[in-house]
Amino acid sequence: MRQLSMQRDAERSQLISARYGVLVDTDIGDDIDDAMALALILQSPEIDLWGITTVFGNTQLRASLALYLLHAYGREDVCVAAGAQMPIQPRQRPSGVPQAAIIDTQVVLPAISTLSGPELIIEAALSHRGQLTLLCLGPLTNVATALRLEPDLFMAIKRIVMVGGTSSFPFPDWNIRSDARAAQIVLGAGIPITMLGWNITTRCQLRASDVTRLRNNHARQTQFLKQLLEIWKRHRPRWQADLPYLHDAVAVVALGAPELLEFQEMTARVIGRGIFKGFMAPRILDGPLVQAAIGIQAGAAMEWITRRLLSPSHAQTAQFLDDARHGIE
Ligand SMILES: [Ca+2]
Repeated sequence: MRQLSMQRDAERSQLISARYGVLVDTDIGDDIDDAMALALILQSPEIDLWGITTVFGNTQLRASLALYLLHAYGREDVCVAAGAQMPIQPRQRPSGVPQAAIIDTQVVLPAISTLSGPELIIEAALSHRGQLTLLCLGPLTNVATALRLEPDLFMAIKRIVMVGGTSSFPFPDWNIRSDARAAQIVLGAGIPITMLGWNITTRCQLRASDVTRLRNNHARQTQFLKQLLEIWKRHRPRWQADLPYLHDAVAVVALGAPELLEFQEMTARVIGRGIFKGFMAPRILDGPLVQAAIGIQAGAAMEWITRRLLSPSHAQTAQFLDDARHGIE
C-alpha cells in the first residue's frame, strides 16, 4: 500500500515538474495554425498558459480573436495583450485578420490588457524568473521590443520555442521575413532557442481523415475549430493547398512530445539587407546558435495533435495537477 502511494507521489511530482509556464506570442487570425496551436495548448495538461500577446497589423482584432477562442475553451482567466502593429523592419503588409469573422459580437468578452504586448512579456518573465517559456508563433517584433525595453530580460526567460526559419537550405519564411531585424535581435539575445523551421513544419498538414474526425465530434470546442476551418477555406489564397499546414501546432509538439522531433545545434544567421533580406541561412554562416529541428515523425505528430484536439477538455487533468501540487506543498 505504502509502495503504491510512493509510486503515485513520484508520478505526480514528475507531471508537475514537466509542466511548462508558457506565454504565447501570436499573429492569430490570418492562417488557421495559430488558433489550432492555442487550442492544442488549452488541451495540453503539461502546459500552464500564463498569457497571450498578439503581433503584426491589427493586433487589437487579433487579441479579440484570442479572447474569443479562450471563451470557447472556458479560459477567460488568461490575460491577453495587444502588441506591436508595425514591424521594426517592415517588409510586407499585414492581412485583414479574416479568421476574426468567427467572433460573435453578442458575446461579452473580458477586456484586452491595458499592458502592451512587450510589457506583458516583460511582466511575465520578471515575475517568473527563469521559468517562462515563450512560444513565438509570429514575427518576432514584440519579443525584440521587450528585449530592447528591459536589458535584463534575456536572463529571465527560460527558453524561446519559435516557429520560423529553416534548418536546411537558406529560405525567407513568413515569420522571419516579416521582421528580419526583430529576428536578428531575438536570435542574438543569448536566450536558449528551440527553432522549428519551415522545412519541418510543412511536414504537418491536416489530413482529410482529421477533418472527418473533427466533423463527427460534437464537442463545443471541436465545433469551434470546424467553423474556423470553414472560414479558412473561404479566405485561403488560391495557391494554398486544400487543407492547412499546422506550422504553429508543431511548437506545441516540441513541448508535449519532443521525442517525435530530432534536433541539432546549428548557427542561424538572418540576412538583414540586400536581395536576400529576410532569408535565414543556417549552418553556412557564423551566427547565433539554436537547437533546430531537423526531423519529425510527421504521421505520429499529426496523430498526437488530432487526438489532443479531439479529446475531452483537460480541465479535470489540470485540476488533478493543481490538487497534486497542493498535496505536495
Ligand atoms: Ca503564426
